[in-house]
Amino acid sequence: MSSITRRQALGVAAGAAGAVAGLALAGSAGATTPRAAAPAAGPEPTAFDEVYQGRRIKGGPSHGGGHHGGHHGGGYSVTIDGEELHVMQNADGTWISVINHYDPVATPKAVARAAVRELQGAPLVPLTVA
Ligand SMILES: [Cu+2]
Repeated sequence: MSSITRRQALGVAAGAAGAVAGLALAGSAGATTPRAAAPAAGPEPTAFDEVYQGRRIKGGPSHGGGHHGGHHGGGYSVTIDGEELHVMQNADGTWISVINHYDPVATPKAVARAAVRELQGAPLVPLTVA
């Protein structure tokens, strides 16, 4: 298939990088050289907690306790009304979610807001990962 888009390619690359970083973390806590997970993309995204269009959106560093374990998204988790929104950071530092997969935005909060607009009041159904 030659129809893969650049955005899809970036997404795949980001996912792979996250997996590698996860393995590195699990591998050896005492290793000498910690590998940079993502390209130096500036400061950590800040945490947020607000009500947007009647939905409670929250985001912040995840601590590995969720069902995703921070295997991508740079260890950052986003929830809408308490349900996890699967977010991923692209190699260029932009963010997407399962709901806004082809519309990268600058911050996790912008991703959450875009998802709320997209959901139009529908509940967020947890993603089942194979
Ligand atoms: Cu995931």
